[in-house]
Parts: sequence; structure tokens; C-alpha cells
Amino acid sequence: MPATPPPRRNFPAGFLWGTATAAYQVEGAAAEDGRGPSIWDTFSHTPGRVDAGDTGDVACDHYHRVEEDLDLLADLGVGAYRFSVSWPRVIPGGRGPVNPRGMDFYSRLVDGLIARNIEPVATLYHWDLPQELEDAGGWPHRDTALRFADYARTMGQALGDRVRTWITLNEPWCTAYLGYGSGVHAPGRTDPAAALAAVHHLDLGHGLAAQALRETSAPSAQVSVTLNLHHARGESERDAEAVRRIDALANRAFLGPMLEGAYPRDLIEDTAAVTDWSFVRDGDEKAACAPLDLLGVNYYNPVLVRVWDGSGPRATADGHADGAGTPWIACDDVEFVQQPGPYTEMGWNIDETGLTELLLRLHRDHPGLPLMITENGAAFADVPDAGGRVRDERRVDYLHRHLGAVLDAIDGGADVRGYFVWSLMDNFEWARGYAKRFGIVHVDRDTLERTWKDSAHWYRDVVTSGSLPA
Ligand code: PNW
Repeated sequence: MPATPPPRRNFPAGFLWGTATAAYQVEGAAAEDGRGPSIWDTFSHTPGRVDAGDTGDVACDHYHRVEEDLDLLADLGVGAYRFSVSWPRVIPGGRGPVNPRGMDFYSRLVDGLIARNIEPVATLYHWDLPQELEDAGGWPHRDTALRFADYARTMGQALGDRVRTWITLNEPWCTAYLGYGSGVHAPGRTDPAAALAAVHHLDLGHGLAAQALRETSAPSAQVSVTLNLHHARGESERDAEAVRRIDALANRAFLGPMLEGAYPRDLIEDTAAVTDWSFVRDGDEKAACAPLDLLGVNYYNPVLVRVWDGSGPRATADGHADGAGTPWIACDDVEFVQQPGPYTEMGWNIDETGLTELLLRLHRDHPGLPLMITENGAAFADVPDAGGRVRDERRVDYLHRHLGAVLDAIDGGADVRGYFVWSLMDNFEWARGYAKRFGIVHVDRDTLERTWKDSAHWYRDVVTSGSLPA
């Protein structure tokens, strides 16, 4: 007798399936049609900042290949596409006049998506701050939050009739702590007090931008923010203090003001030696707490922490403690413990149980707030074989595990509305350059030709059936 195949697991009706990219990582055309420079142009053109000296000058040339890429999305069968708008493409100096040719690109992108029945999910800030605003002080400076809100209003007025879902910021953790704390991201500063000021002005900018989008977009538009929450675990009860510290600095520094209108007391106390938080003015925390329709969650891996007893070298397995600065401000007695493998080529451990736990925690702490996985994926270097096939079974396995983890969270009551693979195609992986390939579609660095990997075929089957194979 033939064995009955094990059943597929179904996602809820209406679950939104997508892929994600970001402007600087895919567009290229860095100096075309009136685009102004961003901090990532400056940073990537500074020797020593990005592996192999890679820059986003050409990237995937998506700016010129947008029609081909729209057809690629349609062929994948996805219901949504998450892209980001390059602030210096639409407002070259960060403030002041709009560049109509830049705006036109996004208008055509949105129209092209809608024409193919693909929902546009637009992120306003995926790290490419206009250089002029950095020169004026950047995110540690209050004015940047106000200019961000102006930019959001401009975008709402231009595209708010057509964009169904807005995301204000992508991963403000990276902007603040990697951009101004550890310095591994643009603008490359290593100043802990500036990093915490950046946290606040990102929180404030988010709230003001969310309000501006609400005021300018169709009533049905959904407003969201995307956070890379750190799912921190301790090895034992003794490590609860390390977990609390990481949770305050990495997660509640954003969740607190954005969702509850207040910074956590313990965060203020933990960081008292670095800043007195006097940049928080009356009314700011309330302003940061604009009503949200969804919370975007980017998830790659959990972290394992313990309290360092001062003996021996401190374990820094999260990969963020080398170099001149650290993202882990006031955490000198926290160790990041090496986790058991396997790992992706970023050196990130693969553990999907952290995703289920994180989603259930958000469901418990913020009941009634719908969740969306706005990024999840893995870097593996597989390239086409002689026959042109890309056998990336490790990526298929990664996605399979994590989609199963999403289903486990849904079974546990979490209200998860959608899932976006990072990324549609291999692209500029920030400080790691082009060598780290996150795409489900391969991009040849010489010809820029797009080739479906096995994972793209696999993902098409998942999204078109709305179910996960056993
Ligand atoms: C996210 N870290 O970045 C971003 O949103 C994407 O643009 C990026 O390509 C993707 O994840 C893969 O890295 C992160 O060092 C970059 O902890 C670095 C870290 C986390 C997220």
C-alpha cells in the first residue's frame, strides 16, 4: 500500500506572502535623476568600511530593471512586496524641495505592483539618511526626527492613495547602535551617548511620521514599524539580569515609547552613566506612541547571554564586540555565548524556536496588536551549477523551519498576518558587501542576470498554495 503523504500545514486565509528588499541594497543609480548622496554612499566609498570595497553604486540595477523585477515578483506569485523609499532620491537634501524624477520612480513601482495584484508595502527609512542631514548632526540631533516627519508627510501625500501598508523605520536598533555605537554601519560613529540620543530621535521620528502618514493616506492604510527584536535567552536563572539588560536596551527602548508611551525605568537607570536622557522633552514619549495597525518583526536568530563574572576573556559571540565601539552600551558585564550550530554564512546560528517564542511574547505583552514578519531569511553562497541550477537546500530548510515556527506561534494564539522573505534577490549586504547572498533569486555580479534558486521555486509553491509541505 502506498503511504499517505503527511498533510501540509495551512496558513490562515488572507495571510500576506511577500519578499523584501531595501533601496540602497538593490537600486543602484546612485547619482542619477537628481538623487542626493546618503550616508551609505559616503560610508561605502570610505576605504576599509565595507568588505572588498563594495558600494551600492550599481547594486542590482533595480532602478533600471524595475519592469523585469516586477515581472519576477508576479511569476513568484507573491501577494505583497516590501521595498524602501530612498529619502535622498525624493528629497535630495533631506529637507526642502521634492525631486520629481525620484518620486516618479516610486510612483511607477507602486502602480506596477498594483497592476500585478501585488500589495505595496513601503518602508520610509531603511538606513539611507541624506548626507546633508548627517552633516547637520544626524539621528542624535532632534531636527532629524522633525525632517523625517516632513518627508513622511510628503510620501503620504504622493502615494497614500495607493500604498496599503506603510512602515516608518526599518530596524532602528541598527541605525542607532550600529551607526552611532559600534560604527560598523553608516555613519560609522562610535559614541554611546550619541547612540542613545539617536534611539530617542528615531522613536520620536517614528511617532511623528506615523501620525503624518495617518493624516495623508487613505483611511484603509495601515501604519507600522519594523523592529529587529533580540530574543535573548539565559543559560540559567543566574543570567536573568543579563537577559533583562539586553531586552531593555535592544527591545524595550523601542517597544516602550512606541507602544506604551514611556521609556522603561530600568533602561534609564542602566544607562545613567552614559546619558541623563535630557534630550527627551515633555510630550515626546506620547508623540512616539502613535496608534499602530501592525508591528513588523525581523527575525534571524536568538542570542544566548550570561552575566560575566570577570574571570577569563569575555565571550562576545554575537559578533558585535570587535572594533572601536560596541552596540551593547552599559553591558560590559554581559557575555554573548557561542550557540550550537548550524550557522548561516553570516555566522548567525539557526534556531527557529526563538521566532515562535518571540511572537508569543509579543502576543502576551501587547495583546491585540497584529504582527507581521517583515524579514526572515539566510545567507548562503550557492551559485548556479553548470546547468544553471542553484541548489540552495540549506536556505529551503531555513525557510521551512521558520515558517513552521510562525505556524506554531499562530497555533499558540499569536495574530501573525504575513511573512516576507529577506530577500527577493542577492544584494548589497551592508558592511559585508556582495559576498553575502540572502536572495531566493541569484544575481550574477558581472551580468546582473537574475536566476531563480531552488528556494524561489519552493517559495512559489508555498505562497500559491498558502501551505507548508511536511
Ligand atoms: C537586516 N546585525 O539587517 C536588514 O533589515 C537588511 O537590510 C539586511 O540585509 C538583513 O537584515 C540581513 O542582514 C541587519 O548585525 C544587519 O545584528 C545587521 C544585523 C542585524 C540586522
